[in-house]
Amino acid sequence: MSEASAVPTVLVVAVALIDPDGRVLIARRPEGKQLAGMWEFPGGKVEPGERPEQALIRELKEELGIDVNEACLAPFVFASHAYENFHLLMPLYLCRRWSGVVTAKEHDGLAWVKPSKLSDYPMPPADEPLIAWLRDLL
Ligand code: 9L3
Ligand code: MG
Repeated sequence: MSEASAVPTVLVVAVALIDPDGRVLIARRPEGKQLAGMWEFPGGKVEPGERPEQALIRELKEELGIDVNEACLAPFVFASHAYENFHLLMPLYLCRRWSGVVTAKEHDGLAWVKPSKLSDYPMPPADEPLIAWLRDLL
């Protein structure tokens, strides 16, 4: 096995929820979690046997208390970041329709932010390159 493949690849799914004003939801990771204090696109790990979309629907319910229809999840771009002990691969989905009220169940802050202002918020290294894609899109 080569050095490059010696670390595991972890698949995490994330979403840019977009409101009618074109603002995007970011959420702050709480104390006690890895990357605490960083603002991220919500999401989490894909569990064994899940499709990425199923994982994202589950995470959105757990983290934000909202229900999303799979047909409303559009894959947009992949993030890729090499941490010291794992390689994070993270597709970012776009979603403009959900039901329920967005509530921070696992984060300690939520913000709806214009793409042009996203760079004001400290984000995990995997998420940061996604800002430019969203700026170009929205
Ligand atoms: N992560 C990075 N950016 C994100 C998300 C949702 C997750 N937008 C990273 C943080 C952790 C790993 O992926 O290293 C797993 O995330 P979680 O299960 O701790 O949310
Ligand atoms: Mg998460």
